[in-house]
Amino acid sequence: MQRSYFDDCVPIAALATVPGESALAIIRAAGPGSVELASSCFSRPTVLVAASAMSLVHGEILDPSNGETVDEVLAAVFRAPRGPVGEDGVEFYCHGSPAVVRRALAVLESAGFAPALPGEFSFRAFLRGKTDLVKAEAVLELVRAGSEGARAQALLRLEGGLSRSLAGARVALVEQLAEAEARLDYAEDEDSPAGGLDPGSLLGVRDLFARLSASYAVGRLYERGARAVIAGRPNAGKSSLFNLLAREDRSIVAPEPGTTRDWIEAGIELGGLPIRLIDTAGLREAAGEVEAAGVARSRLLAAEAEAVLYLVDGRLGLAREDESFLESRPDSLRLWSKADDPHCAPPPAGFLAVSATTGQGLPELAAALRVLVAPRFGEVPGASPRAELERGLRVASERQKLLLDRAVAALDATLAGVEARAPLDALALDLRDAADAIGEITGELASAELLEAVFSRFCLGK
Ligand SMILES: Nc1nc2c(ncn2[C@@H]2O[C@H](COP(=O)(O)OP(=O)(O)OP(=O)(O)O)[C@@H](O)[C@H]2O)c(=O)[nH]1
Ligand SMILES: [Mg+2]
Repeated sequence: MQRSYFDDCVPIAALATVPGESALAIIRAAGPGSVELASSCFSRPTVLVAASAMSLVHGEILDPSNGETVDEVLAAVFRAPRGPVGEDGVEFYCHGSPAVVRRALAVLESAGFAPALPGEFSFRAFLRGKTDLVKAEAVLELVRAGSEGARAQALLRLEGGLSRSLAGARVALVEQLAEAEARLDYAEDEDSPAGGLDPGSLLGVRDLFARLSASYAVGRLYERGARAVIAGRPNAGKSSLFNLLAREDRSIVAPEPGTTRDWIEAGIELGGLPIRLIDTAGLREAAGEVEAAGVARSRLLAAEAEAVLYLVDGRLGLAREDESFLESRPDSLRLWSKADDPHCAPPPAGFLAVSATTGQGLPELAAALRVLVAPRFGEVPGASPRAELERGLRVASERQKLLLDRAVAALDATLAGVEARAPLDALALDLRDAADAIGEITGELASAELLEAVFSRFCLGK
């Protein structure tokens, strides 16, 4: 039967590093009595048991069934309530061999350690008050960060800015709620329906929650990357430019128009911002059914993209189709391709001359694309230091966003109620709902199912 995350008296162990051949493998073990248990399969049991918190002990993992040495290791000892999990624990730094790891885990299991569930160490750290749910989700985000910006964002959340801001706002709500409930109990202030509520401060909290909720879109963009679609008429040089920007020969390049039929994607990074570069089929009144489907996709992709790089063949010049596309998508980056070709005309105003053959214009194109997408990532030119700081206060999970939206709706209802002189008990109910939603974000009020759902997304050994 599957163990539950709430069986927190059981000592657990798991590999914390990537399985496979590597320089080192780290096996984590934690839980009540785990140092003593680990010592039963360690060459220097008394030294391990006597080791002080956060110290390292050199020795060997032994198989107690036959006394055989499994590996020579370093063991780091942790003591409750300190250490990463907040429980007694040992981390073994072994040689990174799959055979060593398999055998060492088997030995620990026979000694009494249960195989840890995904994210179980983090879950226990949460139970022991070492972290809250927002920070735990930030750890997951940090592990998965694919770009420099995503890494920095996750680290800021891990540092606790968002948690502190939410906890502070929740305290403010709870204080007003306590005041309102006290008045209800003593049936005072019958003629003052706001019941001591301070609409100004409630509005401030409501606006903070609304801003945080809106920041979710930015967080998502860091996760999935801003889509930059390369569009243009057939043969304009889209796939050549795509391959150059992606630094990979991914998309087929050929002299005949209509080469690219479906879209092709590659992830790149521009100054810390993750970009999904998308090559598309050339736009024209297509001859065949397949090409027509490709053209329809190109139009859809361009419409949904955060940025469009629109390429015009510099040898052929602007056509009616180019102008009509650019009218429909005026924020496109206008590129004049094949600038190296002697038959290429000079670029019209507003166009950047580029060449996939010589790389001309590529640095300028990269810079312009970064400037174009930066506001989508919340980078506001000339932002005040305060706005810079608030960038750390970004919401990264849909769960957090939905709860913030619930809190905003509940505070809107409270404020409308104050305005309409609604009875104090109705106002208190809405206010309680807002405070509870925030409690669920940080985990103070999270249900068992929710906690399991969050932590089971973590990797094994985390
Ligand atoms: N001289 C020169 N030729 C280029 C350049 N870029 C592309 N070409 C040529 O233009 C032709 C079409 O290039 P592609 O990159 O396949 O163009 P495309 O826009 O992807 O074409 P479709 O997929 O058919 O829409 C090929 O013969 C390329 O070698 C460039 O910068 N300079
Ligand atoms: Mg192509």
